[in-house]
Amino acid sequence: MSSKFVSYEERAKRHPSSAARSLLETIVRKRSNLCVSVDVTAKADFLDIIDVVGPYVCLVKTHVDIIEDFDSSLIATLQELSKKHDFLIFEDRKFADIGNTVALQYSSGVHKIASWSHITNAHPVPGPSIITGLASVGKPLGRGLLLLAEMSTKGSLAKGVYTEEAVQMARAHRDFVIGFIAQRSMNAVGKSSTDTGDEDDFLVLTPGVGLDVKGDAMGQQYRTPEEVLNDGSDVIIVGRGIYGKGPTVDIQSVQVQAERYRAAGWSAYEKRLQL
Ligand code: BMP
Repeated sequence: MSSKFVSYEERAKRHPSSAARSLLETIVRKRSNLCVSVDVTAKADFLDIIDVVGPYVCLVKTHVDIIEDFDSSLIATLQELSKKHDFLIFEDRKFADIGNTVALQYSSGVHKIASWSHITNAHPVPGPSIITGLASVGKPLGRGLLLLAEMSTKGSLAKGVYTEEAVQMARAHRDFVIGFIAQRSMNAVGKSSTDTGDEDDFLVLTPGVGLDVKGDAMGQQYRTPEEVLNDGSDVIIVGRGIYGKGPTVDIQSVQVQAERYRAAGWSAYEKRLQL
C-alpha cells in the first residue's frame, strides 16, 4: 500500500539541499524525529541536559542568549557533544531585521551563530531581504534556514495571507530555505487543489508539543506528537516536557522523558506511513 506520506529515507535520498539531507539522514540513522529545546540559563545545566538527551535526538535547539555564564568554551563543548551523540544544532534566533543587520547578527557579536549552528530561523516579516542577508553568511557555510510561517501561541498573527507569503518567499529561495517552523505541512499552501505541490519538500519543525499538558500560563499551546505528525510535521520540538519546569534539573527524569518523546515521535511517524 502506498502512503500519502513519503519516508524520511526516501526524502533524504532525493532532497536537493545538503542541509536538509543532513537532518533527514540523522533522523533515519537515529530513528528519532525529536528535537529537544534546551531553554535553561546555566551553562552546566545546559551541557548536562544535552549530554543526557543526545542519544535520543536528531537535533538540539538552543537559545544561547539566555545563558548567564555563556563563553566560547560552551560552543566548543556543544560541538563535541554534537559529534559524540550524532545530532545537529539549531539556534532558535528568530532573526527579524533588515538584511544588513541580520547578516551581522548571524556572523558576529558574542555568539557568532553561523560558525556553529547548522540551522537557524527567521521571521518573514521584513520580506525576502531577510533571506538574502542571512544567505550571504550561511550559504557558503552550507547552513539551512527555517522561516516562521506559523506559531504555537494563542492569538498568533502568523496565519492566513502572512503564512502564504512566507511559503512563497521560501519557494523563491529554495537554495537556502529548507523549511518552516509551523504546525502542519506547508507544501500545498497557496496552491490550487489540482496542484499537488509535489515539487516542494520543505521540512516542518513543530514546537508546542507535549504529552501531559495542553498549555502554559503564557499563551503556549501543546499538541501531541501524533496530532502534529498527522498534520504533516516532520520534527517535534519539545522543551519543558523533557527538562521540566522546576528551578533544578532532575537529570534522571530528563533521560526518561527524552526516551519517551523519542518513542512517541517515532511511533507517530511509523503510523502515518500507513495512512
Ligand atoms: P516548550 O516545549 O518548553 O514550551 O518550549 C518550546 C520552544 O519552542 C521554546 O524554545 C520556544 O521559543 C520555541 N517556539 C515555540 O514554542 N513556538 C513557536 O511557535 C516557535 C518557537 O520557536
